[in-house]
Amino acid sequence: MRVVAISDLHIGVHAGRDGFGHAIADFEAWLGHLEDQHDQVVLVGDIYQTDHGAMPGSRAGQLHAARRRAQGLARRFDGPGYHYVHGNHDEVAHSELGAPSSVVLEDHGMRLCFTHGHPFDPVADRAQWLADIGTYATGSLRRAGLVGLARWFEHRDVAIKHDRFGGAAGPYARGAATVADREAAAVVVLGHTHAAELHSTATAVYANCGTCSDGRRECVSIDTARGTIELWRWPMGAGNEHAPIRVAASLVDLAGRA
Ligand SMILES: [Mn+2]
Repeated sequence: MRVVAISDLHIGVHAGRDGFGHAIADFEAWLGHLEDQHDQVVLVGDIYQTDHGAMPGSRAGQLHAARRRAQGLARRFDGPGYHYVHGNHDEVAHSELGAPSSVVLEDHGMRLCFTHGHPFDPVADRAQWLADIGTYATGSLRRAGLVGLARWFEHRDVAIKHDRFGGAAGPYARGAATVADREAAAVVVLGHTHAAELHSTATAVYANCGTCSDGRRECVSIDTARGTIELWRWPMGAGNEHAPIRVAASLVDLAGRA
């Protein structure tokens, strides 16, 4: 079985003001390309931006408005072969669409667990108010049309956090290891950080999808028959037919599995 995971699209209500940064039709064509090469697609959270409205409490409304705006994509996401795990910015998809907080797929004796990973975020854990202010501030900038400035803050935030919290010994890798233990999973795939990475420990592989926001195209591609986990990235502006750059690859020991 071949499985591809993408996360952190941040599709908002207004084209050009949200973090997504793709033309819907182009992104659909790219997804079609991924679908051709995989049997299952897992959406690992923050697919929709439901918390950039002017008023709190309008998240369900924003979810549905974003889905109407990206109708073709939303229909695809609801279709067969897709699994949708919610994140922190689309948590309302749990009550509105029944999106769970994690999903486990199993094939060839290989258990794969997909979950967004925000519970392992040290900032959200210790200072949720700070994370909320950040979301409110960038949401306000985007509503005011200051998209470039919002993007600058967001990129800076991603880079600082990845320096502090990324890596094989960081809180996300440690969090993934606890999920691997709990779910008896050989592979744990997270999103949330917008920083694609791949690390192997003695017992499990931790992969992060990176992001498909801001016009970027990154994914985790898993082949259970071969035991391979790969990070793929398309160069900005490259056509969908362009071969992805294999940023990193890891192998799960097939012999060690039942
Ligand atoms: Mn997130």
